Amino acid sequence: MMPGGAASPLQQLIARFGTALIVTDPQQLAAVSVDHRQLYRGKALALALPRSTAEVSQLLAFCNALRIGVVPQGGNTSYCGGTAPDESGRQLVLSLRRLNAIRDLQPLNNSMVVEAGCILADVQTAATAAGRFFPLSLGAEGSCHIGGNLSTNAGGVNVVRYGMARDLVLGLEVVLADGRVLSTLGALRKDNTGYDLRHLFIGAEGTLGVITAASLKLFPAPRSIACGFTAVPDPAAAVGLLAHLREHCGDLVTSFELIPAVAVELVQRHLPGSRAPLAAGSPWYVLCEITSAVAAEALDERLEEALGAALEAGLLTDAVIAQSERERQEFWFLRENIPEAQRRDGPSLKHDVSLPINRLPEFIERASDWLAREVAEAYIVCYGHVGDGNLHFNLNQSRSGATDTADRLAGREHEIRRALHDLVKDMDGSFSAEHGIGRHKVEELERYAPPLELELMQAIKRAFDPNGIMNPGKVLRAT
Ligand code: FAD
Ligand code: 2HG
Ligand code: ZN
Repeated sequence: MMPGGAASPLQQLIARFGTALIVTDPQQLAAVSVDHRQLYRGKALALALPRSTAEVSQLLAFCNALRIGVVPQGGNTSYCGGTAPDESGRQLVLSLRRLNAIRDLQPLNNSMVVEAGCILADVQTAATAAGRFFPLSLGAEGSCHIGGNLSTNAGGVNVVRYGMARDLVLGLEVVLADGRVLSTLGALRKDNTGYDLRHLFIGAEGTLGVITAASLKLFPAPRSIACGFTAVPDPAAAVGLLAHLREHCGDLVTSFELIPAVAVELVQRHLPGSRAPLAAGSPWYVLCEITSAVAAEALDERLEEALGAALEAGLLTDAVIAQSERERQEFWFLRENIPEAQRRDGPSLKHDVSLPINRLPEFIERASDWLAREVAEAYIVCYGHVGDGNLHFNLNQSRSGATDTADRLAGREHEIRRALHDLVKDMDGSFSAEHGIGRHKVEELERYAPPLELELMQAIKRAFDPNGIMNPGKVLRAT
């Protein structure tokens, strides 16, 4: 009871929804009160585990009336602290994990309707089982949810060919802050009937409503794949190789990932069983893949020809094409495990930036020069989706043996971030390419977003969530 005998918000929640829906077990609350990178450790009022859109709707209507902040949570794999409740103990974490049904799949319409709590890998598997392809693919696909992917507008490794999460959506079902359900779950490819509201919720990181289901686009399954691992002398050659590959293979180019030697070493050091595909060392590598829906298309020959011409043009120094699915998986294992290897190597700072593709080499050079001059306590692990102009310009704590290096690096996070993001801004880039804003980059958004954009975002927030209950303090500062 609250002072004066009134029931507390938690007591009222339990009285209304019961303990099957409202969990208060301290261990479970601790697990959902911290984000994946452990940047923020909050204190949840409780954990809500709704089983249906109707229950999400009732929960939000109730929380809105009581002004209880709601923090939606999918797989909790995102990088900017968007999933952690604040430290007040007054915010409810709402997990979508029980909304995990595949409601419909229509091969002839190339579409499927899935609930928000479906794990991304399960969505891919269901599409494959129906002879179709859902292209969103990222290292966390075994645990992230499609609702989380849409709420962060995730990118991943197939963006070159298929676009970001946003580009894969035909419609959404969303519960608004006041509990009303907005459904645009149709499966239409053409529908020009006024403002396209679904796009407001995609990338909104749970600040405008809770996505409960989505209608997704499917594609023909790739039946021929060629995967190459190439050594390139520098990032400029990688960018040249991308243009060259697109000239030779056109839209078949599906993935194009830049990997530095230091990342290959990290994965080999921390993940036993990984193998470097090329014997001789190189400062940089590119993992590229071309795919086609046509079975038995001679893609290996096509890629070999393209890479041969690139070798002659000086764009690469060595290359190997995967000779089996196992070998292809080995190439990808190296790439997908860079974040995990970085994590095992110690504390790191992450910068998820994008630039016009032609300016990537200049950015890498200028940023690296600045760091070499100014930041002795870190080494650079710069890799990523060069095909999309997106670099993960990350720093790991140097292995100097000094015990205070980690603290010193963390202590300089703000200064380093400022220098790198100012440079990105100077070069017409973005300080958040695919990971979003969460709580971690609110200040960056305030600094770099044009004032009019920020003003319009605040107006949209007020229109959809006048009481400010939806993921307060994420993306925009809580008012
Ligand atoms: P969560 O972390 O649970 O939530 C993300 C945000 O969305 C939070 O603000 C949350 O409040 C909100 N939210 C979650 N579900 C809903 C919902 N149903 N309705 C409304 N709001 C909701 N990201 C990329 O873009 N590309 C990559 O290549 C990539 N690779 C990764 C590799 C690894 C190893 C890891 C650990 C992460 C990677 N990520 C990548 C980041 C992360 O996986 C993505 O951001 C992913 O989309 C998050 O999904 P999630 O279900 O874990 O969302
Ligand atoms: C990836 O591309 C992810 O592997 C994670 O987006 C990037 O850890 C990172 O910085
Ligand atoms: Zn990425």
